[in-house]
Amino acid sequence: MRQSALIHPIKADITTLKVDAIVNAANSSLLGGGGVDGAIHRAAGPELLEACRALGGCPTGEARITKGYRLPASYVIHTVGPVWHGDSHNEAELLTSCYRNALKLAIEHQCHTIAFPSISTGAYGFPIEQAAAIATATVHEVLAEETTIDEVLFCCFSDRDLEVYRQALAER
Ligand code: AR6
Repeated sequence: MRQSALIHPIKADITTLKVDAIVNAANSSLLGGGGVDGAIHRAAGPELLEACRALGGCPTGEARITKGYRLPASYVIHTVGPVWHGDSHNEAELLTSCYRNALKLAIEHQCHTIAFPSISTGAYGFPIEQAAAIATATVHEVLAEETTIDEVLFCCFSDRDLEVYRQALAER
């Protein structure tokens, strides 16, 4: 990994972060929902829903990009995490693809700073320890190459999640 790239966990509401891109844990309709998706749509305003409607959905593991509209972030990268079925439906590979495809879009749009929520670990039920290991490993792998990214934030919403991400990063 390049020495200059910072990867760290924080506890925050992702909609408040002034970064180049925040990632949304969306569903395949891209038309909003609960959790972090609902919070992002509420904070970005109705223009985000309009932009998402034009995208026509997104398969699990892929990602799409829109502007951030009323958010402090310039872009929202929408990715669709897998629903946890007990590790029997390629959940780990699909979650890896979410992080890879989101970073790819961020790099294509010359982003320097990006914040991820803990994709799939809320309504979609992915065990947080496994998800954090996948998230941190994939980000390290992508940043091992030359990229535009200087800083990656793992934006946690609870003290417990923050501790899990701290641990996952410390184990690397
Ligand atoms: N900032 C940061 N993290 C948040 C925020 C926030 N404002 N709000 C919630 N989280 P979830 P999923 C955390 O359920 O599991 C939606 O309805 C939350 O505590 O948002 O990928 C979509 O439309 C958890 O740690 O996403 C889909 O239908 C993490 O974000 C479905 O839920 C992810 O939880 C996607 O489920």
